[in-house]
Amino acid sequence: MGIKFETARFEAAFGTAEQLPESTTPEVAFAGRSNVGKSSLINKVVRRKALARTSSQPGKTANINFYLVDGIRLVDLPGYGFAKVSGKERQRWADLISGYFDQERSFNLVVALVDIRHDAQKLDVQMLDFLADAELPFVVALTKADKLSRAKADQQAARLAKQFGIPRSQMVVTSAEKGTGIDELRRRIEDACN
Ligand SMILES: Nc1nc2c(ncn2[C@@H]2O[C@H](COP(=O)(O)OP(=O)(O)O)[C@@H](O)[C@H]2O)c(=O)[nH]1
Ligand SMILES: [Mg+2]
Repeated sequence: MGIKFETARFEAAFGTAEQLPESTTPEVAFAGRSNVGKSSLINKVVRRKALARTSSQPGKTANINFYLVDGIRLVDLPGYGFAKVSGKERQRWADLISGYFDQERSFNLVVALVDIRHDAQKLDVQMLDFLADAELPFVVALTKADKLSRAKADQQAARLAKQFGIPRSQMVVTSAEKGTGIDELRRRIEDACN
């Protein structure tokens, strides 16, 4: 029984973790660096052009956005690691992300996005270590695979799995541009929410 992804609709945006409503349905959260391709991937998963706003101005909004999909909440966490913001704004993002995970919620799956073109970066390692330590179920979506050849993408996926210390099977190679890995990601979400 599949999730009807195309029924996705925007539920609400929250500027502080305290504003978040009680967790009443399964939640699938998306986390990753600013500009990693989070909005593009969410749109692709729900087969919509612009449900989540893709931005040419990364890091502008520090909100948690909820989308409702067939009784499941997709949680768009604020992108981290955007360099050109004040320390105060950076702290607000950190508070939002940790505030979300500190709550009593139905964490069915975290999709952690990582750009496939780069070797493991400190902030991504921190995020994945945090998820593993908290024993949260997560899958790593390697984004923008269309920027590499198929062989190079496979090679880089294996390399990143080693660097992150996770099994290759916990990663999905994706491209929002080409549609690569999107069905696989939908399956992982369905499996986590059934
Ligand atoms: N080539 C390529 N570019 C992508 C892909 N996904 C996102 N982008 C581009 O990366 C930039 C940031 O994407 P966005 O979805 O807004 O990232 P976010 O900040 O993580 O939400 C935009 O210019 C997108 O067009 C992808 O799969 N392939
Ligand atoms: Mg975005």
